[in-house]
Amino acid sequence: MSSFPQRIFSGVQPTGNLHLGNYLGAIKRFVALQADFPCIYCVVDMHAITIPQDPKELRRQIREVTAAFLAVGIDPVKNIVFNQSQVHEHAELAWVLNCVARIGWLNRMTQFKEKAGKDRENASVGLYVYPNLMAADILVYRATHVPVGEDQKQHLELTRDVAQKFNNDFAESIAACGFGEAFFPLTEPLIAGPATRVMSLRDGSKKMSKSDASDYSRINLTDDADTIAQKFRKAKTDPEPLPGEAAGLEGRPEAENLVAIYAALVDGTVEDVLRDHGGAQFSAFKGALVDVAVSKLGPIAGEMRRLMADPGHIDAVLADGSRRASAIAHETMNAVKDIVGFVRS
Ligand code: AQP
Repeated sequence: MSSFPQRIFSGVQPTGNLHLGNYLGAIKRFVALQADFPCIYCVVDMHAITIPQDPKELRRQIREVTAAFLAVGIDPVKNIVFNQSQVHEHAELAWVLNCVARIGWLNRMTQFKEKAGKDRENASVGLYVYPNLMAADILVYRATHVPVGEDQKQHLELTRDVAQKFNNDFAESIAACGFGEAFFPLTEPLIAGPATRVMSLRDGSKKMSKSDASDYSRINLTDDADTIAQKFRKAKTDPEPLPGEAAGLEGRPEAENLVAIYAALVDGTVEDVLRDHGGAQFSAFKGALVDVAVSKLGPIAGEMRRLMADPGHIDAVLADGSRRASAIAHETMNAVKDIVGFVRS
């Protein structure tokens, strides 16, 4: 699969307040990758409507996620920054992939089970086929690598299965159309760093999430310094001081979470943090964590506010990115139509 030129793709849903998990697990890492690879970063608004959205709020959130991309330092000229619904090939390829993926594969997706909950019969069909649209998002750019948090690992595995099945099912046609042995790459997830799964501040067994009813469960990227301080001070912990080594965090999910957050914020490791703070009580460690979080997140929140005051600029970034994304997606989709056997005039 090494014959595919390296290309990064990742997406973020405009479904609510972006939080520290989205930042440390994904967006912060987008910035680092842009130095070495061509990157495509997408606001996946079509995924957002798999659950009901208020149209006015959705528009605001699409611009807010774009503002977050820009505020953390993603360069929209060097990279492509756009919103999914402006490039119709995502939906077109998703349909082809709906016909390649098997129902049994989708039935195994844990995110659908969690999000649909007990009322499965009443969930949208879109929520069920969400992983096929995600596969299309990635494969329409024939992306080789996708930086994501741990929670997206299963969807990335499905993307690889769909790509492999497409390559196998259409092997003869792929060769006849001049694409050699495989048309789609087997995309690799990039899940790295100390904070690939940031947990809720209220419950160390639950992922930090936009949809958690309690705002105290997460740090939002737009929170001010006082709110960040208040949320970390109220974060659940245990009565023991911090251990000196990582092994001492075993069975202490809340402590492990706060140490991992600190490590990711300072670009260090869990071991570094425990070397400096091992033996500290949580009251002292939380104070240090607040200082680091405020110094890193404060400027991002300020820049997001500045950018949100000029929606015209954000829309121009999305329009330019969409034009450039469309050019790549159009080429892929034409090839897919030829491979599948559609007539193009
Ligand atoms: N808690 C997390 N820790 C690390 N990474 C995370 N990501 C999400 N939560 C965490 C990563 O952020 C990227 C964007 O996620 P998304 O917005 O597309 O969807 P999501 O995973 O559904 O995010 P939420 O916040 O958990 O939303 P809800 O509450 O709607 O389910 C992805 O790379 C994701 O891995």
